[in-house]
Amino acid sequence: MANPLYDALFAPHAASDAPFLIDAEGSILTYGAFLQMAGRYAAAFHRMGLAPGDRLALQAEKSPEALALYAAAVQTGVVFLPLNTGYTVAELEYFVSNSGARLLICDPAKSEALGAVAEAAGARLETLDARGQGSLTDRAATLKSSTETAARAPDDLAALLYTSGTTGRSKGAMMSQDNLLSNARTLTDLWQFTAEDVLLHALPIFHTHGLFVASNVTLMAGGSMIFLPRFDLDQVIALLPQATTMMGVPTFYTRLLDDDCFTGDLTARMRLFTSGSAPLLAETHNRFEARTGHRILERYGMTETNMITSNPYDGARRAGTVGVPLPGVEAKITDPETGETLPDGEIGQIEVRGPNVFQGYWQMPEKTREELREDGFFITGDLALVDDQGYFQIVGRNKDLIISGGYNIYPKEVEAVLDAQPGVKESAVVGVAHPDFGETVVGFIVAEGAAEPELDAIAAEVAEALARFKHPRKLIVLPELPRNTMGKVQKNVLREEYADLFTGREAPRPQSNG
Ligand code: MLC
Ligand code: AMP
Repeated sequence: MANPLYDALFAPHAASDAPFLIDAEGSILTYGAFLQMAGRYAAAFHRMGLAPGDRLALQAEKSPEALALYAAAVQTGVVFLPLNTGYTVAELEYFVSNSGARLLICDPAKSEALGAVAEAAGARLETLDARGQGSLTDRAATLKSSTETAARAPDDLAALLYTSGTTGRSKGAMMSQDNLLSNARTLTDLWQFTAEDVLLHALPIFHTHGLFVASNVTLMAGGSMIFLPRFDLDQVIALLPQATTMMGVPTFYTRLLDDDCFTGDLTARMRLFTSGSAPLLAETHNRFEARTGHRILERYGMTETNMITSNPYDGARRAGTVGVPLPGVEAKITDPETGETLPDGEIGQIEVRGPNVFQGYWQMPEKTREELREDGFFITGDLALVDDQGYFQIVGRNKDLIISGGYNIYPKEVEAVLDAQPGVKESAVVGVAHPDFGETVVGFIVAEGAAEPELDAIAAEVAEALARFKHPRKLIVLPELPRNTMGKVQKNVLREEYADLFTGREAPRPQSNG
């Protein structure tokens, strides 16, 4: 039966013995073997009674099996909901209950803690570890690989990806089959991916970048991936000579450049490096070219929209710009107050429309209306201008968001945890420049009374509530927060005053408290 995403990405490779995933030791998993595995998971989903449209929440380390679960979800029409491996039990509880997940798959080490969460949400709990083993794989091993595909329409949901909100809780971005498919087609074409490509894949697969941009493009082209569990600098340097392409966040590139073992010779076979998810400094771009001769291709996207703009493959890849709108995607700069389109050269917010733009936020029609206009334009919250050559230059954000190493942190969520601690009257959380992560989280606290707040105890509570990447790398006690005449906290003042906290010549080691 027709299932556009499965038919384009997976079905063509069912009988292929071409390499798909290559591990760090060089072991190859062929396309055929990968899809047999996915078919066994699909059979397990059928046995469990999962139906098209049901949600599958997965928090597991990166492995071929975890990627095969994505394929199995597409095959069966089950909506795939991947979750950051850093999320705490407290964070997961919300995602599972809000999504109404019918199946929760987690690492065996977390199954005890998540048992109650699954039960309360009415979800079935299965396990999958970093080696791809666990109760689900055991169950699937006894089953015949399914070749059945669920009928799906282009607008049917394929995935639900949670993004933090500037106010309140995270929102589930509903991605349809065509949202993913249209973007995969466009990028494969634009970046000239072919079956000859070997992509060095060191990104996590619970976000748009590693899951959709990297994996879908490879699948669409029939290429292969050197599939690493995470970004390990030595491993990446060792394996680069075998790759033709790599997709990374800016931290990948700054870490490579900071290592003298990373030489241009290693990149002789490479034809393309791309960067996204956070701003790539022009300085990094230039240093990378000086070292390797390659100009990094920077592109820009968002969970809700997949990729929006890209520098050209052939043509000028300009440092400090994110290129031009993708074919079939409209992007414009508007006045944040009036929504009117601004002339080139003026700074405003980026709005985007096209087949890549999501279907709305899961069960949050009001939030959807706030950000997705009736005419189909989505308000990104990124501030930019279009320069005299039609390239988009991102200059800031119209949203209170910190991006650390490509992960998003909404200050409000961290402030809520800090504010709830004993001895804390109020707090403000801002992002300051960080040499490794681009930006990092700093928390400012005002004490309730005369007593100094217990920063270690506060850091421990933060660790219980929030994923590690959201933790303030430093907590600073202030007598009061800077405010304007309207009483609004001036975060820009804090950002400016503490701008050099981590970038000074004597940069302090990141630490969790003051
Ligand atoms: C890990 N840590 C982080 C962190 N990643 N802290 C802040 N920010 C991050 N991004 C924590 C670790 O838990 C660890 O804590 C400590 O920081 C140092 O860890 P590390 O070993 O240096 O980190 P590492 O594991 O190497 O990870 C860094 C990284 C990784 C940059 C390689 O974060 C990464 O792969 N980022 C990619 C994110 C991504 O794919 N984003 C795409 C979003 S999609 P401790 O306590 O153990 O010291 C999107 C749309 C688009 O944005 O346009 O693409
Ligand atoms: P996410 O919600 O995790 O998908 O993050 C999307 C956000 O990442 C965007 O709204 C931008 O702020 C940021 N982003 C993605 N790519 C780039 C880029 N190339 N340059 C600057 N910011 C980027």
